[in-house]
Amino acid sequence: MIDLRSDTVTRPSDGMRQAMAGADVGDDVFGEDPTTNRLQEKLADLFGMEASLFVPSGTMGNEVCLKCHTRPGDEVICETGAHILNYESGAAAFLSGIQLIPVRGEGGILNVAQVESLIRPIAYYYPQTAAIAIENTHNSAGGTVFPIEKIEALSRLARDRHLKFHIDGARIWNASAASGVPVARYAACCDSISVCFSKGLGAPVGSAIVGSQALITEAIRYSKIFGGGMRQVGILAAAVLYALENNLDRLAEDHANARVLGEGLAEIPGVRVNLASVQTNIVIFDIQGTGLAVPDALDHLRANDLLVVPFGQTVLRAVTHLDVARSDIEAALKIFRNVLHPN
Ligand code: TLP
Repeated sequence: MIDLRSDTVTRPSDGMRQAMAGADVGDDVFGEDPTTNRLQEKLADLFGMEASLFVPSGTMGNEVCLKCHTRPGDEVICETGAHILNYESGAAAFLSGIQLIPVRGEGGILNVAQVESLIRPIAYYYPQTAAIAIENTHNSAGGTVFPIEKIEALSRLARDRHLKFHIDGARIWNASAASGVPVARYAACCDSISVCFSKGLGAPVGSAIVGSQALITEAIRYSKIFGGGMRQVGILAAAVLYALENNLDRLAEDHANARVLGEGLAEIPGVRVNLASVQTNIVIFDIQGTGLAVPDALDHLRANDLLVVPFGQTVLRAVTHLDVARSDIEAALKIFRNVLHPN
């Protein structure tokens, strides 16, 4: 089976499992897990921020940050396709009592003037704009990289208007690998960044929030309230330390594989791919012109041992990751050709 549903599907390698088995552990709710503490210090260093907190998931990382930055009734401006708006089960409203105000970006990239126009004037009857949130890379836009100059401009706007600035950096590693911009430069723009290890980096579980000491002190409290207090979690932190050591430098391979996949798909009659958006490890493609309905296409692909996910009425998504080699991509393209253009 070639599994291109997400980069979350990777399984820990033997080396990673050994690192996990040998991890020093303690009770992290008491702050006594040495491996988790080592990871948190390493992340703070890597991002050039004061502190970090290991959390179970990207969703929890985002939602704890939103909780820290807002009060019930506040608004947060984000992009129309943002993960926090579409794929976190309404958690921002559920957990923080806030409204997310979507604005359509181009390829997921927000325009500063547009964002500025949505900041509420101060009046008791208006909701208060509390924060701006961006996503880098932008998942539903096809893994696009948010250009650093535009992030810096949004960051200046946020500071000038006394708003918090959050980056959903679930795939910040891919953004950095593609752009050459160090993760610390992204972090320098924001008040909080959430990052994931269970996607491109291949760890089985885990995300982190990085920010100031004050933010992390508050985040520890909210993550406990949200049920994210973990005990001998060094077993997972060890997998992350292993991933940072071994799986970070190979992301360019995933990007090259996605490029080959995107270009191959674009050649299949009836398939449309916006190749300009294939900048990292995600390929989103429209199969309307093939005449095949998405559920049927998924069934036929599965019957041929290929998995992708539906990403809209006529749209599919494929994601490359460390468990798929170039030969798998070639094999996947053959299957796509057979299923999507059988004649
Ligand atoms: N994304 C998953 C699905 O939820 C869509 C995927 O397969 O891509 N931010 C971004 C940008 C994400 O893509 C994801 C996961 C998250 C946050 C949430 O991470 P988890 O799944 O760890 O809560």
